[in-house]
Order: sequence, then structure tokens, then C-alpha cells
Amino acid sequence: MVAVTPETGTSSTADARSGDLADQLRASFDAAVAAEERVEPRDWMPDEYRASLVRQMAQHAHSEIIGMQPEANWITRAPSLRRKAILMAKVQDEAGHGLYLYSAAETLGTSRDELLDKLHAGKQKYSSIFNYPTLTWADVGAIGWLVDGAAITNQVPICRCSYGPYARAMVRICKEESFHQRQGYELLLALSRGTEAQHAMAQDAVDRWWWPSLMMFGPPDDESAHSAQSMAWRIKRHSNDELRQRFVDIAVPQAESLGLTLPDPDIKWNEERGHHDFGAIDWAEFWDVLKGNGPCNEQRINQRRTAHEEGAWVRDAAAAYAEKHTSTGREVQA
Ligand code: BYC
Repeated sequence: MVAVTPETGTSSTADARSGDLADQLRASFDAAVAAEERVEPRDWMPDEYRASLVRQMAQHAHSEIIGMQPEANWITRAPSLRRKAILMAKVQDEAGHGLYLYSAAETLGTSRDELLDKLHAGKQKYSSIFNYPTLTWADVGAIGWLVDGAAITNQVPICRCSYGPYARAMVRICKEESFHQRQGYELLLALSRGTEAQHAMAQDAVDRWWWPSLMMFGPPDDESAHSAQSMAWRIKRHSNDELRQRFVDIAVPQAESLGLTLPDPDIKWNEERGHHDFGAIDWAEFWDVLKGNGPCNEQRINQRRTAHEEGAWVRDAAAAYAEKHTSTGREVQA
């Protein structure tokens, strides 16, 4: 990989000293990616590669911090101290995941403030899934089992993403996500094996979260604007439909073990394909949620903006403290 130094120029193709140099840099980048070498922050990379990574990583980071809201809704009403402690730890993990991802995005020359401003202004997206409400305690289980399960299916391949800082952040995130998925499964299992009312609550949650979970993988391949290029750059390793199918194949036997039914009469094993067939996804609903018309879009973004405004004094105090101690030559202790 070609490191960007004062001799080789800056990270932008436009800034490369000549067309020849730009071609060489590009060829070297393409060869390195094809050879499964990691791209690191100081390496030369095409502007479009950098922009696409920032787009995906920002959306991912925003999803982590917005994703804290639907679950945090149940912290005060968790049915036991054990469940409350688990849920608090999980929500705290999501904040940590956001932090790793914003930090990884910063290595591409974009600041966390800039990305948050874009989120608050509606210029960057977060996952469609978090625009659905958490109506009952069982939703905490369904989010863990289905939403975190879908997230893991999507994110394990990103541990092999060509961009080093993103890939490394994903290793830790996936380890934590697998705990999240298991806590959701265990919670749903307890409800499913509980009273009739508890079982019905678990089934209702699965009925509501199943289809939105399938939408998390993004539009069908023939409508996915970025997949082909992202796969060529080894940012994505599998297409949206491939990962969605993998998730369905994993979820079907798990639903059976849980004693719950997936709300799709068309799910059946297809011997020839070696996969489960499943019913049609309501893509009109997906695009509508992306446009801001989901049940909770407005609530989620308003709550995020308010939290940001109300946290301004904490950021100011931390910055003033750091300034005071660096200007006096003393290091700030963590
Ligand atoms: N929601 O060309 P496409 C989590 C957008 S939650 C909203 O296929 P790409 C968590 C897409 O951005 C999950 N927008 O895009 C779990 C693009 O619009 P822009 C967060 C979506 O990037 C529990 C347009 O549709 N995970 O981790 O090739 C608790 C066309 O799509 C969605 C990640 O973000 C969607 N579901 O593939 C807390 C994983 N799907 O950008 C947190 C990393 C598509 O042109 N991201 N769009 O305006 C990815 O793997 C990929 O970005 C996606 C989409 C598979 C999501």
C-alpha cells in the first residue's frame, strides 16, 4: 500500500502531481485491495472509497446511538434487578459501539461533531429498524434475538473489511453483539415458557419485529445503489440478499426452539436451493421509513437533538478541563 507522505502528495486524486502518478496510486490501491491487504489511514485511497466508507460508517455509528433509545425505554420498567442490570449494560455497550465507529470514521478526516451535525440535520441516515416502537417488555427480547441477530449476520463479514480501523472496530463490536443476541434469546425463551399471557407477549413482539429485521439488510440487490462498488472495494463481502437469506436460515430453527412462530406462512425449506424460501418484503414500507415516515422517526431524532443540546455543558466542561491541563503542561489523567 502507498503511504501518503509529503513526497507522494495528499490523499486526493485531484491533488496528485500528475495524471501518471494518480494512475499509479490507483493501480497500487486496487492491487492491494485485491490482494486482501488492509488500507490504513495514512495510505492513499480514492476519494470515492473514502466518501463511501464515511457514509457507511457514519450510518452505522448513528444506528448504534439512536438504537439506545428503544431499549432505554424499558430500563425503568425491567421486571427484575437482574434484567435491569443486563439491559443497562447492553444500552451502555451501544454507546461504546458508537464511540468506536465515530473514532474509526475520524481516521478518514471527518470529525464526530461534523457527523453528528449531519445526523441532526437529517443529512445522514441511521438504520430503519430503530423507527419502530418498543411497546412491551418482550420487545427487548425480540430486539436482542432478531435485531442483534441480524446485525451480527451483517457485521461479522465487516470484520474483514478492507479498511483497517473499521474492520478492527467490528471485531470487538461483534463479540459484544453476540452477548446481546443471547440475552434476547434467553429473555424470549423465559417468556415463551412462562404463562399464557407471557407467551402471547413474546409472540406478538416477534410478529412485529420480524419483517423490519429483514429490512435491516437493505434493499434487494437489484435496487442496492452501493453494493457492487462496495463489494469490489471489499468494504462489503456479501450482497444484501445473501445476508438476508443467511439470517432467515439461522432464525427459522431458533424460532422452533423458542416455541414461537415467524409471521410468514411462506417460509419453507427449499431442498433444491438448500435454503428457506420466504415471503415478499413490503419494500414500500421500507422506503417510506427511510423518507422519515416511520412510526418513530420524529421522536427518535428529536430526542437525539435534545440529548445533544442538553449535553453541551458536559462537552464544554471536558474541553475546558483538557485545555487548562494541557496549557499548564500537566497531562489530563483519565
Ligand atoms: N436503514 O445501496 P444500499 C445495529 C440505505 S443496527 C436505513 O444497499 P449499502 C444495532 C443506504 O444507506 C444496524 N437506510 O446501501 C443493533 C443507502 O442510502 P445512502 C446498523 C438503509 O450501504 C442493535 C440506500 O439505502 N448496521 O448495529 O450498500 C442495537 C441504498 O442501500 C438501510 C450497519 O449500519 C436500512 N436498513 O448497504 C444497536 C452495518 N439499508 O447511504 C445497533 C453497516 C440501506 O446512499 N452497514 N439503507 O443515503 C451496512 O452493512 C450497509 O450500509 C447496509 C446498506 C447493508 C445497511
